[in-house]
Amino acid sequence: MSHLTFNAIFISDLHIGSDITNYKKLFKFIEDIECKKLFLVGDIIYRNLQEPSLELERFIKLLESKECEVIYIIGNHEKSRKVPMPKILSSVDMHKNYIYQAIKYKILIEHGDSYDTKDKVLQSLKYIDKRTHIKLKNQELKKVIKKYLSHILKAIAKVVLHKSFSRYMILRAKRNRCNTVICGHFHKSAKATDLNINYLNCGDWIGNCTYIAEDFNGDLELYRYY
Ligand SMILES: [Mn+2]
Repeated sequence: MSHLTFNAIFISDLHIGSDITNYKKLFKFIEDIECKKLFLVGDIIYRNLQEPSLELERFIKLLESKECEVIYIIGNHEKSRKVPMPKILSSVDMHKNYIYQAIKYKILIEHGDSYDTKDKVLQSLKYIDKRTHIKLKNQELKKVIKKYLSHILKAIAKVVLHKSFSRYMILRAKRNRCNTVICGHFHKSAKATDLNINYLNCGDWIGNCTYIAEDFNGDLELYRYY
């Protein structure tokens, strides 16, 4: 029996087809796991992925070798493709979102792109920029300061936005009469409770290599794969 045996496993943001995915860890992880249900929580394939793709073929083969039900939820990378969907996925059922009655929780599973992060980041950066006046004669120095300031502001915006993103997802769970929401999209794994709703974010398989799992007691936990 695998040491990674669970009732259900949730992963998102694999971006298969991009050159930044950690394929080595991802494939090893899929080999290692045993579960009844595997939820693919969106952005599984990279927007520009074209066939034939060895990585996608390998991934699908690995999934087929598992005795688990695979539930595929689409993300913005599945939605905004300029090239056709890979044929290898043509028989896969895709869901916009999914409500999973788990052992202990009623879970809304959605990628999270209905909250448009990029627009919100740009909006808040423009807002901050408008209110940042630097009175300096030295143009070079002004440039350097502006550059660093913008890095700091982006980092702050990310933290603030993640808070509003998680709140947005929590409200979506509430609206759907769920007590838990599992999503991705933000590439930042998280586990929190707010307004009596559990918020869990899968993270990604680029820098984080994280996943969420439901054990046989029905408890949900966030893990990093080493
Ligand atoms: Mn996304």
